[in-house]
Amino acid sequence: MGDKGTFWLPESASTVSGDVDSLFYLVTWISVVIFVLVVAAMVYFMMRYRRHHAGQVGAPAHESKWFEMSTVVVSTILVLIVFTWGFRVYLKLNIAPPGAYEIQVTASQWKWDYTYPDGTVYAGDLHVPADKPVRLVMNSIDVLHSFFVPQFRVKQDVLPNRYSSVWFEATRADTFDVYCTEYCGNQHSGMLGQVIAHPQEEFEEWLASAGGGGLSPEEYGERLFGQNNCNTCHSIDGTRLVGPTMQGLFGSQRQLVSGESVEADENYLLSSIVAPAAQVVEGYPPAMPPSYGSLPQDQLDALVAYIKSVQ
Ligand code: HEC
Ligand SMILES: [Cu+2]
Repeated sequence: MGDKGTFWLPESASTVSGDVDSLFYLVTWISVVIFVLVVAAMVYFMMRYRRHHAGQVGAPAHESKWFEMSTVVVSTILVLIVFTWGFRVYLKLNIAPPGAYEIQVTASQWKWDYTYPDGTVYAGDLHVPADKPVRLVMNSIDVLHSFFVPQFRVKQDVLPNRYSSVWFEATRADTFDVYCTEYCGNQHSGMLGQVIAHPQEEFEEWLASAGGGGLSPEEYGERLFGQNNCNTCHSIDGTRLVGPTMQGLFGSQRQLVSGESVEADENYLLSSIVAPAAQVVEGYPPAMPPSYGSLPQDQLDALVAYIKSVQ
């Protein structure tokens, strides 16, 4: 069906999307043809056999065995074609080619984390090599989520306490959208991301620097602050969002709902990130997700360093 998007489907960019699209168009066109035939026959019969005066009684209908048999046979054949074709595409969609590059996906309210084979944990966007099969092994640490990349035609639920998987091969180096398509709480619609497919070499370079290599702790922390969506709830310029601003936080005195007053030192910042419910700031809801407790220590250190630098 080509690479360009249509009225029905976004442009296709994976090795399976062509098959999915052909199947979709087959079913759509069969439905359109049958719909037109049925409606046309209905309109014709309405005109042709209309009642002309009150009290008119229609002639008894005679069944046509030949016609009835043919509708049964034709629709059975159509259903079998759609089934066999659909089953083949289903197998292709579900069985990853052996040797696919594996990335661990962790969904949480409301972000995606990706763990690479070398241990790098990267939040927000999924970087992959283009023209290479990639298999995602997915898990959620809280509620149901669903991983969907429309341009690849792949979608899979992500569940707590259980792995699900999905695979794709991007047919070109480009950027594609990721959506969470299972309602997962009030920031669900913000649980967006991108798949960034790189040429193989560029991908390797990216992976080498993804762990924050070459960045100062503050710079790495700033990047993580965006990737982990901290900035949807915390401003750095004094604006009040869902949570308090990070501006001037370090070293200030915090009033907690427990009545205590504590100084925002490094330990306070760290515990606010990993166990937000333990010390809730007065005047704010305990709305910070607890999922950041699973961030690797070097990323927590970088976040603390960054928050300290926001003055
Ligand atoms: C869904 C919104 C939300 C997200 C996302 C979020 N937070 Fe929070 N955060 C809050 C709220 C609300 C509070 C205030 C209540 C509390 O203390 O738990 C808070 C409190 C904090 C505090 C203590 C602030 C103070 O004024 O004492 C720090 C530090 C913090 N968050 C850091 C982070 C970091 C770092 C991230 C990303 C890794 C993050 N937050 C993501 C909502 C959020
Ligand atoms: Cu979700």
